[in-house]
Amino acid sequence: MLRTLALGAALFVSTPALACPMADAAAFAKAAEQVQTADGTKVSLTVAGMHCGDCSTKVTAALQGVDGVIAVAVDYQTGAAEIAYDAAKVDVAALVSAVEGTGFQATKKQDA
Ligand SMILES: [Cu+2]
Repeated sequence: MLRTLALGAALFVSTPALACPMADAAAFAKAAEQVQTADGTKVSLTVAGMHCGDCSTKVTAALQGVDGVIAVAVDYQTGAAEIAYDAAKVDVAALVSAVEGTGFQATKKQDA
């Protein structure tokens, strides 16, 4: 009985992230704007394999945990990760390995 309740609660908690892509896109647009207006060097990464808001939250948290990272925006739908960082403290390779530490593959997006 308790076990069933716990499982039900876990499903209830994890569902909104999967069911709400619109809110996620809006959050990304807002975060991407903060990256654009932030000081520092900007880089765009492509992150492969993200499929829901939990994935982008995980990648965002990993990048924000890197010393020298100023602002982060991650969109699981397009795989885009926009980052503003202090080039004196951190480089792109360190950002890529921070993402890969979460289990996703990251590559630097080629400049258009
Ligand atoms: Cu996910």
